Amino acid sequence: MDLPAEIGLPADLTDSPRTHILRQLERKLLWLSAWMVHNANHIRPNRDGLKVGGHQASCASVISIMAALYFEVLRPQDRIAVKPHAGPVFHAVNYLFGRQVRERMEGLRQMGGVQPYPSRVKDGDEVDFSTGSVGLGVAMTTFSALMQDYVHLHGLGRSDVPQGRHIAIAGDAELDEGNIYEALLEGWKHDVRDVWWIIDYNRQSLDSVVPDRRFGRIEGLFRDMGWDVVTLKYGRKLEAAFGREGGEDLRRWIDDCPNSLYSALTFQGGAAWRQVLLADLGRSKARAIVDELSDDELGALMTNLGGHDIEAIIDALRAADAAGDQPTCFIAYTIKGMGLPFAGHKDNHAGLMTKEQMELFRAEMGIRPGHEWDLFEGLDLPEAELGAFLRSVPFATKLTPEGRRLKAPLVAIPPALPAPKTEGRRMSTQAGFGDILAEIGRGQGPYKELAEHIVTTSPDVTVSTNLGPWVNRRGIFDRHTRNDVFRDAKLASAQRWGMSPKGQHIELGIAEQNLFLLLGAAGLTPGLDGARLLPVGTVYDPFVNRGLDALIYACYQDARFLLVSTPSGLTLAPEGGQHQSINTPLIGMAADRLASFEPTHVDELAILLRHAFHHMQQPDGSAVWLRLSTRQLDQPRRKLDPEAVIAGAHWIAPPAQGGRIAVAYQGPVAPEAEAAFAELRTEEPGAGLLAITSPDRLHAGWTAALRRRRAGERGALSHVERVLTPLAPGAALVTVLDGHPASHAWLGAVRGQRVIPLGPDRFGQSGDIPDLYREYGIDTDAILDACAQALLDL
Ligand SMILES: Cc1ncc(C[n+]2csc(CCOP(=O)(O)OP(=O)(O)O)c2C)c(N)n1
Ligand SMILES: [Mg+2]
Repeated sequence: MDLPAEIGLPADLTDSPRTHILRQLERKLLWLSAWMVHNANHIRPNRDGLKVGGHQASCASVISIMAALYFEVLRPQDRIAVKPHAGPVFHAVNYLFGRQVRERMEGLRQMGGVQPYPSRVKDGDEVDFSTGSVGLGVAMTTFSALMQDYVHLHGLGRSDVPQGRHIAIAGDAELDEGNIYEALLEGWKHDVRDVWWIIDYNRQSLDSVVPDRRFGRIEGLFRDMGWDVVTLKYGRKLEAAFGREGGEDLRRWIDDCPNSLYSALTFQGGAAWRQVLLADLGRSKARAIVDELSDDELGALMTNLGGHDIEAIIDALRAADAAGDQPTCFIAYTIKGMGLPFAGHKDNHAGLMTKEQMELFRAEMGIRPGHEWDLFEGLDLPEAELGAFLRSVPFATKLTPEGRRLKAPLVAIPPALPAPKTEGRRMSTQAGFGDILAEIGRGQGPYKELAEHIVTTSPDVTVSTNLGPWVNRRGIFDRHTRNDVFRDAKLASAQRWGMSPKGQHIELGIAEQNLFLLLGAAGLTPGLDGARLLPVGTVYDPFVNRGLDALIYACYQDARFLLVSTPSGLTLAPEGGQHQSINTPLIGMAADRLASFEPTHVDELAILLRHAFHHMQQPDGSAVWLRLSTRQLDQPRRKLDPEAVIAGAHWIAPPAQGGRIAVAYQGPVAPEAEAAFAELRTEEPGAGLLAITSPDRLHAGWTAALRRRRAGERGALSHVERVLTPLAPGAALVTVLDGHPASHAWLGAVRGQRVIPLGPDRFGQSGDIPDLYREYGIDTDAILDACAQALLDL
C-alpha cells in the first residue's frame, strides 16, 4: 500500500525540497481522487440502488504524470485532453488551484456535480476537451494543434495569447482505437507540430492485462510518422539498482517479465516478489539487492516505474520542451491502482476500495475523519508553503483576464447570400451549394469578411461535393507553400490546387472520423484560440455513419460547424446500396446540438446556408447539417418566407380550411410529390402540398412547445402546429422523403392526424431514379396509392 517513492531511496537519491513538495501534492491527488469516488459510492445517499462507480485505479496510475504536468511543466496556453477515467484527478488538480469547489467534487457522477469524464460544457471553463469515448480526445489534440497553426497563419488569433502545446494524457488501451492511427497519418501529412501524447502505460485496459510487446510495435509506428518517442520505463531507484553488481540481471528479468506476471506480483506484494526473484535470480549477484530489502521495500523497488517517478517525468518533458515543437509520444510505464490495495490486479478497472480498505488508506494518508476535503490535510509541509508553491507554478497564471475559455467577435453575415441565377436552369442543391460558396469565395463587397472566416475541409471528396470552385479561389492550406505541379506544367485541369499557409481549404484523406475531429477542433477555435472560424465540411451522406462517433463527440463539446452531406439517398441511383443513405435524417433528428435540414430547391438552400453561418455563432445556436442531393430539379420562381424554411416547413399549396388530405415531401422527391398532388387535386380540391425542410427542427419546436404548455404557458405554439392547423383534425398526411419514413411518421401525433409515411427502409441497389423510386415506394404512383388509401380509410 505504500507509495513507493520515499521508501528505500539510496542516499544520493533523496528528494530536493521542490520534489518533496511535488510528492506531497501527488499524495493529495491520490487521496482526493480516491475519496471523491468513495464518497460518491459509499458515503452519499443512494436513492436508486444503482452502482455509482468510478475508477480509483485508473486515477492512481496517472497521478505522477498529472502532477508533473500541472505543477511543473504546463503553461497556461497549453491545451490538454485528459484521459477520461482520470476525471477525478483533473478536478482535484483544479481544486488545489482554487478553480474547483468542494460541492461539485462531492457531487461526482451526480446531477450538478462534476461529470465522470471531463466535459467542456458541463464542467466549466477549465476543461479544454471533453473525453469519454476512448481514442477521440487523444486524436482531437492533433487537429486542434493544426487549427491553432491555421488561426495564427491567417492572422485570426489573439495577439495576447501565445501558441500553446496540445497535449493528450492517454490510457494505453486508447492506442487500440483505429481513429488514433488515422489521426497520426493525417497529422504527419499536415506536418503537425506542438503535440504531445503522454501514454499512461499501465498495461491494463478494462477487461484485462494487455498483451506483451504491443508497444514495441506502437513505438515504431510513431517514429514512422515522424514523432519522437520517449520511453519512461524505470524510475530512479530501479535505475540505481541496475547500476549495482548483478543489477543487469535484475533489469533483464523485469524486461522479460510478462505483463500479467508483473501485474499479479504487484498485487501480491513484496513476499511474492521475493519468492519469484529468488527462484529465478538466486544464483545471480542480484540476490544481494533483493536480500537487503524488507518485503515492503522490495515491493516498492520492483514497482518503481518511470511513470511514477515524478522527477524522471519532469526531466523527460523538459527535454522534449527544449527540443522544440516536434510531436512527441511519451510512453510512461505505470501500475494501474498504484498506491491502492488493488494495485496491479487485472480486475481493478472499475474496482472500488471497500470501506475497510478506505479506513486503512485514510490512516496511511493521515486524514482525520471530517477533514477529508481539507486542502492540505495529511501533508507534512506547512499550508503556507504549499499554498505559495501552488500559486507560483506556471499553470497557476490565468491565461487571460477572462480565463481559459476565450471569446471571439462575431462575423457579420450579410442579410442574403449571393444566390446563383436559377431561372430556366435545372439545378441540384449540391450544385447550388458549390455556386454560392464560390461566389462568397470571390471575397467581394459584403462577402469579404465572411469569406475570410470560412474554412472548408473534406475527406477526399472536395471535387465530388462541389467544393472545387471555392478551393480554386481560396487555395489549399498547408504550413508550407507548395506549387500545383499540374498547373506549373500547364496541364489542363479544372482544379487549381496550390498550397500555402494562406489557403482556406484543408484537404483530408478519406477517413471520415478525421473529418469530424477536424470540424470539432475548428468549431472550438473561438474558445481555444479566440478566433471565429466558420468551418464547413463536406462528405457523402452515407459516410456520416462512418464518422458518427466523432460527429457526436464534436457536438457534445458544442463545437460549431456546418456539415454538408451530399449526395444522399436512393437518388444517387446508379451507385448502389452501399452508397445510398437511409438513416441519416433520423440521425439528424436525434443528434443534440446539431440542427439538420434538407432543402429541395436552391432558394431554400440559400436561406439555410445563411442561417447556418449565423446560427453557428450564436450562444444558444449549434452546429448545422445540410443534406443535399445531385438530382437536378427545375427551380421555382417564388418568394419564400425565410422563417418558415428555417422552422422546417412551408406550404407550396396551402390546403383549404378543413382540408382532408395533404402531401408533404422532403428533398429531391419533390417532382414526384408535385405530380401526385396535381392529380390528387382534381379529386380533392382542398388538398395541400407541404415542403418539409427539416423534420428535426419541426420535431424540436413541437416538443419544446409541449413542454412550455405543460409549464403553464398556454399560448405556446410550435411551427408545425401552426402549419398543420388548416387541415381537419382527422385529415391524412401522405409524407415522402428519400430517407427513413420514421422521419415523418410522428407528424400525425401533432394534431391527431393520420400519417402514411413513405420512404425507403431497406438497403438500396443500383438503378435509375424511375426504377428505384418505384421499387422503394416513393414514386408518383406510390404517393397516389397512399393518398387513395388515406382517403378510403377516412
Ligand atoms: C470508444 C469506447 N469504447 C469502450 C469504452 C469503455 N471503456 C472505458 S475505459 C476502457 C479501457 C480503458 O483502458 P485504458 O485506456 O488503458 O485506461 P486506464 O487503464 O488508464 O484506465 C474501455 C474499453 C469507452 N469508454 N469508449
Ligand atoms: Mg490502461
